[in-house]
Amino acid sequence: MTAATGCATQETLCWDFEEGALPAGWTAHRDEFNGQLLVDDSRAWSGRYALHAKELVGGKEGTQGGPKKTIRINLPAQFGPVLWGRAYVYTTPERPASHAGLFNARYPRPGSTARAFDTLDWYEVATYQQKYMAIWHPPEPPGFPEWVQVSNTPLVLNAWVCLEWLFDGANGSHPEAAEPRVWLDGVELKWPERFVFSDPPTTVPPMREKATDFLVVETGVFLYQGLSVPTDWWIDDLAIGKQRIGCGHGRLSQ
Ligand SMILES: [Ca+2]
Repeated sequence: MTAATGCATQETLCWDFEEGALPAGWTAHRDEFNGQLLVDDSRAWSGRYALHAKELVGGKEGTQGGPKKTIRINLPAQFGPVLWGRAYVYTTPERPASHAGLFNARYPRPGSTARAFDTLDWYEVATYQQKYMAIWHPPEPPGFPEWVQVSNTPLVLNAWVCLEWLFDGANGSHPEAAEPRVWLDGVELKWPERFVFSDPPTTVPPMREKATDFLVVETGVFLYQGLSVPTDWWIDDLAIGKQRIGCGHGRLSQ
């Protein structure tokens, strides 16, 4: 919670992980297959510590089910329908082919009083087939039919990247919530592959229901298919706000 996180405005929520342990408010969520999610000092973008998804492995590529290690936190009340995020992410040693979620944010369905995690619509930032991806989902399970956008930008290995995302669940006067947008080191990603995923398959896109308030966010790494190569991710200087946070602060605390 220092200036090094790039969090200038009070409304922005920031986590630099310099406590050396899971920050206040976060709770363990998913824990499937092998590996660990912890805060450690093995690699950091800023300071000494980062969130580390360590040696995740399990299942087989092409088969549903994979390692999932995540944490979640409830947002302040009346967060609003527009969520900007920013995180520095480091991935090694190989690019997973499987769907690897990194961050998601969830909100109640229009007119619904349900607040349980599995009743919420959600946006997601991930990688898939070794490229960056963003998705809008109905409640999980099953989380589909979902609107999938796959970029033509390969997942960056063995280097820190700054990922930013915009989940605009209001989308002005449009009848549906906006498609997710993602930036890599300040450059907005393009989505040459866009499709509906469902099981069984459908060609009918989901209605992206509009948001009133984002309620809860989840981070860590969650593979929806198997991962046969033990893989590490680090996430540092995670920030969430109602306005764009940006990447420009540099490694001020080193
Ligand atoms: Ca840090």
